[in-house]
Amino acid sequence: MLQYFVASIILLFIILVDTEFITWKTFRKKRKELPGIRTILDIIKWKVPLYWGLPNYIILGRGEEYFGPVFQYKIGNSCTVAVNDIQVARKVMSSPDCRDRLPEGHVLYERSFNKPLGILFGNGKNWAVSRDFAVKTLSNLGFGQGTAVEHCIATEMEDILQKIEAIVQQECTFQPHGFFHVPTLNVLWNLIAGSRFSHNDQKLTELLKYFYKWNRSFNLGATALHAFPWLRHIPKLTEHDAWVNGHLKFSAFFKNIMEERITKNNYLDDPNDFIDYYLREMKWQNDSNNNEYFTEEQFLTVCTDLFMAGADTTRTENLPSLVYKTRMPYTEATTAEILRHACVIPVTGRCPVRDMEINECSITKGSIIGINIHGIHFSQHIWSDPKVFRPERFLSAEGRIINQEKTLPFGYGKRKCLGETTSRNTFFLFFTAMLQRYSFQLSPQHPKPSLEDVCGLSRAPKPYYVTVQKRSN
Ligand SMILES: *[C@@H]1O[C@H](CO)[C@@H](O)[C@H](O)[C@H]1NC(C)=O
Ligand SMILES: CC(=O)N[C@H]1CO[C@H](CO)[C@@H](O)[C@@H]1O
Repeated sequence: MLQYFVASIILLFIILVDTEFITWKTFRKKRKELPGIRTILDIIKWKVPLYWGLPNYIILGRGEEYFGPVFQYKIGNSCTVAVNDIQVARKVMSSPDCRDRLPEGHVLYERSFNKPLGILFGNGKNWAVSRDFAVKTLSNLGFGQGTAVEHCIATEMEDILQKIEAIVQQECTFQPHGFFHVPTLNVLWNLIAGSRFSHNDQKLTELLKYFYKWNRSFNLGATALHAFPWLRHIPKLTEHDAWVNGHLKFSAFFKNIMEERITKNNYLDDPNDFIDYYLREMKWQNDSNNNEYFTEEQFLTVCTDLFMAGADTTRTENLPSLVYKTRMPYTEATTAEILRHACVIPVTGRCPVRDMEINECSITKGSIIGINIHGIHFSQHIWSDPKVFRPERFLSAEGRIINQEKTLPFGYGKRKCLGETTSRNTFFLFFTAMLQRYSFQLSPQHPKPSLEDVCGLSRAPKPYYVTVQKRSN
């Protein structure tokens, strides 16, 4: 508590000084500007220093109340444009000028050797080459629609059903928290490394632990560090050390795999999985003496990205076959409603590579455009009753799926989640298989789950209890 209080005071002080001496001048120079912080009064109204530690989407949402759905604020070195509007979000996300993720020199690039590498946060040609390679290779391996991936999902599903069955035989009440991490990661991990993790794999447990610590840095911590790099010297404040450590662990883990594969030397003649294909490409590029994009650093970052995407983004999915998916509109509508309420990535970033305009106002190159997906999903203008859980909002009178284009659970445009199809399929299969056999209720002996979440890069529910029973028919 005290730590937040001190942080808030420091931040308030810095913002005041900074806004007066730097921002004030820059804002004045230009002709048409987005609404945003202009005077001390705006900062006081928005109360931003009090939000230290709160998820970004809440901060951006509160800003909307004062400045409207699209606004801009400048703190220290960083200029952020907040977007809480679906049309503007789609425009930004599909604009070729906004392909980049974060400006150069952003503190988050410490995770990728201070370069904009990888798929999640990569920029420019580095990102385009890595993403194309990953999409092509993973889809050749069966990711997306392939039966290979359906088979992996079924294997993991059986594991989950066995675990649930064991619970039903005993106390019937359990904490679903973490229940789906390993199975969903395994669906992807099979294609990446050709193996699956067991539920109590030591190495995995350790990596996940680091990964979860890392999550927080995506809130004001990362924003503040980018704005005021010297804050990193107060480690407890920003948890800078935790995620630098996390990054080192991940790099070491994948470097180890890389060395094993190179020693084994199967990857050239008999590539089996994503890692093999990557190393083969790296070798070819090495041999051409012009290896710009398939470097070791790029490899380590891409692998870390895929691991994180697999570990985090799907938390919940004859097991029912995918064939039935389009014939079950109510289930699809329910999925859409779940993804609207509980979108996993609440805020996503884009970075303009040249000056551009939003709402006829100029945005400078290198700004961070924060798209508040959660805010859009809960917008009063789009959904008249956003807080109500109502799958019917996604169904027409004839039972067709509608309104899905008003949500962005997997992003939009060239940078949208490359695992969207697999995530949706995994979700559908896990969800239907569980509900076919079991019914789930809130545990009467435990407090109601909190609607507050644990949020960083992604959102997760706080731990809660559920009672499970076998269905009779
Ligand atoms: C490619 O070259 C780099 C730098 O010389 C080296 O570290 C790496 O192991 C090589 N990779 C392969 C697969 O040959
Ligand atoms: C999902 C997850 O692991 N969240 C963690 C994010 O960071 C906070 C604070 O460090 C942890 O308490 C959460 O468990």
